[in-house]
Amino acid sequence: MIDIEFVRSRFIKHFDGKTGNVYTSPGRINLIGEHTDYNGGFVFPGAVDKGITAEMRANGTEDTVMAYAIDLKDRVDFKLSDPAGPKASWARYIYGIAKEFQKLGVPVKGFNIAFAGDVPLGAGMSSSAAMESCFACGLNDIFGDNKVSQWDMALAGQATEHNYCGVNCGIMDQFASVFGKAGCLMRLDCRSREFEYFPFKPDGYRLVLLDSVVKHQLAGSPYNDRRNSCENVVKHIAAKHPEGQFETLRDCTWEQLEEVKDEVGTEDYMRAKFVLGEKDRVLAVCDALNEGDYEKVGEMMYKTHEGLSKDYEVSCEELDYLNDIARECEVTGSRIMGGGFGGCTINLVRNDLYKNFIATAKKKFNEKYGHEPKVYDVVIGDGSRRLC
Ligand code: GAF
Repeated sequence: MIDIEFVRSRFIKHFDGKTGNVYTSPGRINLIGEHTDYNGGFVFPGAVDKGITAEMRANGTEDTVMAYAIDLKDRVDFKLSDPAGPKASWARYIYGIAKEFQKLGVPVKGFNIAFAGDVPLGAGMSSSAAMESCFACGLNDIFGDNKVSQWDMALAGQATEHNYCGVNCGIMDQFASVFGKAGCLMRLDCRSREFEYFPFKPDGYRLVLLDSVVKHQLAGSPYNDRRNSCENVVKHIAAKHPEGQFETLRDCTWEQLEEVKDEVGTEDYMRAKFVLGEKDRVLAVCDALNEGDYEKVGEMMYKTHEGLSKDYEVSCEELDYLNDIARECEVTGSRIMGGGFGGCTINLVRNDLYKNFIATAKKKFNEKYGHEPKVYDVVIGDGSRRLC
């Protein structure tokens, strides 16, 4: 986690010398359940020990925000009443959360904020959700009397993506960042929003991320197209079954998908096929975890990778290569993590194979792409909170 004193020193330097309160929120991993959140399915994320840390303080103005992104050395001032909001993409997360909080009735006024992060950007570990929930946590404390619920904080983060950043995302990332708990994964039913904490300490195995360093960016990417494809399939199924209730692919069966195969076209069919399979895999993984059957968990992870690569088409050459190396090294499970289009693979590796896997992956990847993948050992940490 980022050192509080580091953030504080910048906050003092860039504003009026006064200190504020410090908040932090993590990025996330996801064991399984990819692109299921906006399809009303299940996800299996956990918060990580890396995230965003911000110092914040009301500045006494009606609606002027003074913001400093420490890592980028970039300062942006803007007014909350400006309907266009700031141009800098990082500042739009601050603007978006503040606007969404105002919609919730929180009397957000002007404030100063400086923030830094150690969650890698564009690695698919949800640095944007970490920002949103960190800023939400701060605004809730400073202007909201901490009355905004955890769910409303997560939903404000998601609405920020939709309304100010152009990403029509699901709720997984913001949920994981707000609700995370050290040592636990969380199984969330994205339709009912019920969730349960799953202590995750796989005896004899560890989780490691390999970052391809291919920058994953969801804004303006085909991420929204994937969602549209899924929604299109649901529309067709609903039209065929006026007696039923079809909100998302969660409500659809394999048989119903086959019925609309010809009318929705190959591409949308493949997208929905992946989602229905993934829905089943998350439940299989839950059973396997309950039985301590990590080999089964791993098998599902490989299947997910295949589906994400071939049917959902959100992989890239580098991620497929990392997956191949994992198989060669007899890694238990490996797959793309997060939205895709770059970023990391998540790998479930037996302790005795770990060293060889990492060394082989570094060597082979470097030979092919001229640089090593970055390696992040996963430590499952706590969610959004005030530090001081
Ligand atoms: C991104 C999105 F933000 C999430 O909502 C989720 O859809 C994920 O991609 C894929 O599972 O992280």
